[in-house]
Amino acid sequence: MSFLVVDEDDIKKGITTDKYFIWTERVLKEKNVNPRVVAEVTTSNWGVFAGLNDVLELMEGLPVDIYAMPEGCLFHPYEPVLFIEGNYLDFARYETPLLGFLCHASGVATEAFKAKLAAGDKRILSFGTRRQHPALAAMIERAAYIGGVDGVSNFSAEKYLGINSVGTMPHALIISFGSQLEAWKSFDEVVDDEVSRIYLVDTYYDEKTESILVVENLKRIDGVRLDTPSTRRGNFRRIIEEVKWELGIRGRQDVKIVISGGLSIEDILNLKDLVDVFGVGTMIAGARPIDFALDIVEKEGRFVAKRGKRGGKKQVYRNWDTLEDEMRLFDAEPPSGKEGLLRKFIENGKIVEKSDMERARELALREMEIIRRLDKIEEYLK
Ligand code: PCP
Repeated sequence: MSFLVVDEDDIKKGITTDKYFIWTERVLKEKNVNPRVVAEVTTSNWGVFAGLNDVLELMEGLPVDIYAMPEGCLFHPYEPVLFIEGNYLDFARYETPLLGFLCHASGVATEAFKAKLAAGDKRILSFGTRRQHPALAAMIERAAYIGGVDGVSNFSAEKYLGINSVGTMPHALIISFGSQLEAWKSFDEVVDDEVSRIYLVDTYYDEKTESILVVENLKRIDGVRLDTPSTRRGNFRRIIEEVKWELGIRGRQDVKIVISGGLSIEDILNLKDLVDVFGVGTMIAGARPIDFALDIVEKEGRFVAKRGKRGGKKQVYRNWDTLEDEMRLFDAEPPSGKEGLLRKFIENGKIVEKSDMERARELALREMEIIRRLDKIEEYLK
């Protein structure tokens, strides 16, 4: 039994490359052309850098040096997030998988970052791995976690990432019992003590009615989840206000409000005064990839960038108080009061620094705090 998933050995051999790199290799070999180059990865967007862990595994063993920003690092338009130094033929075909690892993971991390930036101190849970190929579930949850979500729902995160997975209950549980009450009580009886008792309250009756049923029949209540379908959503805010009112007049203003289903940044901004936890699916797990490109910017020490790109091996220097960046040629005099962001991760094919998920998340959350302190939230939510 095997799924249609490219196996790791083939990815490592560069089989998942674009065909034109196969021709390129053949032509350059045939004509004995193999220049020493510097190739850098850039995009015209901003985002949170992720996916370097897999790039290091991919490139390990190739006779190249690789410098990169650490994962979790904010990058701004046209800044190199990574560059490779080596003979072009030694890494030509790896452009496709290298970009694939970075584009996908950075896209997810960036959307997670925006969701958490919008939510402030309210919780964001990554609920959307069902929208993606299951072989990528752990990668997606890792990227979302680096971007700053407070929890992830995919169970594989426990085996592959060593972090807990969280969730509430599906409509299928309630439908299987045929009774909201029976399903809620059975859930409360059976699941581990440390699991939050968050009851789904939108299966058959409206959210207010089912929430009242919960508070009148369950003892341990941590929250209610409204996954209201778009056909019934109408004024979602008013529905949530009604639920909170009914909980409050029954002395249960402590019960958390959890919402999910097609959530956007606007929903988070508009509802975070009422909602405690946002279960965000497609927006994060189905995030558009960051459109990184890999371009040769130096050949045999000469500046050779194509139109639209800037020549030369570069460093990005950051003022950590203002998040202002400055780009300079790598070997130029560094500016004072700023720290260089790109550092060596591979030296002549040997990984000299691993890329750690928790450190990446800490960096992203540190940058999020600075954005808040600088009152630049709007700018980063565009
Ligand atoms: C979905 C399920 C996922 C959410 C919504 C995916 O609800 O709860 O966690 O979020 P998205 O819409 O932003 O991608 P249902 O499809 O109703 O699934 P369930 O009955 O299991 O809650």
